[in-house]
Amino acid sequence: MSKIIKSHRGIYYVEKEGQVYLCKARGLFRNNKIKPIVGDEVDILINSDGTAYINDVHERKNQLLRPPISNVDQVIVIMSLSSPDINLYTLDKYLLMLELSNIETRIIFNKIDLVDETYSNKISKIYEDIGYDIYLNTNEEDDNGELVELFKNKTTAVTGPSGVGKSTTLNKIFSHFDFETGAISEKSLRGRHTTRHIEISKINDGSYVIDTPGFSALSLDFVNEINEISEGFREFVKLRGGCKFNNCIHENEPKCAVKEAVQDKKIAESRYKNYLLLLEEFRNTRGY
Ligand SMILES: Nc1nc2c(ncn2[C@@H]2O[C@H](COP(=O)(O)OP(=O)(O)OP(=O)(O)O)[C@@H](O)[C@H]2O)c(=O)[nH]1
Ligand SMILES: [Mg+2]
Ligand SMILES: [Zn+2]
Repeated sequence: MSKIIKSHRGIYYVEKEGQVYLCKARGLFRNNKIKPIVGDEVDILINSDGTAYINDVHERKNQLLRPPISNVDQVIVIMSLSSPDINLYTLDKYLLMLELSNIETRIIFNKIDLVDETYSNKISKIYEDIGYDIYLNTNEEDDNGELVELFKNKTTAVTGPSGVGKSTTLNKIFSHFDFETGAISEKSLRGRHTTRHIEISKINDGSYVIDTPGFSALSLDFVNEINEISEGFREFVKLRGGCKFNNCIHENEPKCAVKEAVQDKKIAESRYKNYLLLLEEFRNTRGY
């Protein structure tokens, strides 16, 4: 079996029987709009001069658009509570993408050393109540050993905005890793995209982790139809049967179970507000 473990500047690093080959993709893929991505299982052709080509991409178990990776068992989204401040719209949009890709998701709220406990508990409760597996973390303390368990026997992609501490957290949990990390710039309080490529690293047999570059803006291009947006909100999906109309998008319809739950404070205000903003963004970018 051969697998793409890294991609950088058009070169794919393919591991085959313990060896890493630097490969190019054959034109064929570009024409067919199949672009090999990290995580893909592939067939490669090794020439006598040592150059190598990817000549087939096997069917993917799953696939993420941002970052472009395939065949992962779970995604751990890291968001920092401060520096950069958490943006719940970005988080809800990203969670929507993960829900639609059907990939197991956990969330780490990082840099809790920079905020007070009431704040971190308030934010984490919103997502815990919906059913996400939530962890609060700081890399400023002695150890965060409990996080090791999350990665056991899985291929895990670690994603999130730039500067939230993805690489730092991985280095802290796994002392044999040395991913590059960078201070966020003072001026914009944003990350500077320290991690520049996607790479699968082996933790031990059966456990792999993928550090990824942070994202800043996310488009909604992964949504095809407006009705899909509510499917990305787990707490709405549970209530759907209670709406009068079965194609209810929980906006202006009468007898909407979701809107009632928002009024009864059973759905977090921020979640519903972000949902409405997503509908708006979708309409604005799709022209209807
Ligand atoms: N106070 C505090 N700072 C942290 C913590 N974790 C990471 N940092 C700092 O945050 C900055 C960014 O960390 P990185 O690990 O490079 O962030 P990243 O998410 O990998 O960023 P990209 O690779 O650009 O996507 C560094 O200066 C870290 O030292 C934390 O728990 N608390
Ligand atoms: Mg990084
Ligand atoms: Zn409804």
